[in-house]
Amino acid sequence: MTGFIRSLGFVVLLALVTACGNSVTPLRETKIVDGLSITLDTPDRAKMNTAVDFVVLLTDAQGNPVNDANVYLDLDMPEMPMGVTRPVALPDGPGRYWTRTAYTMEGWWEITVVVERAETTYRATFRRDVLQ
Ligand SMILES: [Cu+2]
Repeated sequence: MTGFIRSLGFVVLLALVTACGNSVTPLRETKIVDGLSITLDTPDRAKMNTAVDFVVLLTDAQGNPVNDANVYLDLDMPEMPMGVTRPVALPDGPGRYWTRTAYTMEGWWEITVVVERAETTYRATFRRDVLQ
């Protein structure tokens, strides 16, 4: 009987571990900054020290894709001074920019998408929770 209960406990534990392993949540959010639509498509609840894809989608006020921008991300933790990670996002299709990087810590991160276009710099900040 004890053996049975022990193995039952093991199965429950295994289920919990599996649930945690699948907890990455795709998340796409859009912010409008001075007529420029900035969408960040990157998962919530990604794991630290694991490669994560960041896709930025840009459209102008008329809904046309914006292809002529320089785009980089500013990754920071609001709750502590950590130094800043600044991956450059490369053009990856109409109005689409892509980069891949890893979070170095668990917890809440702020991802500021910085868009330089002509003489103007646009910034949109998004939050993502990162798991250990
Ligand atoms: Cu930190």
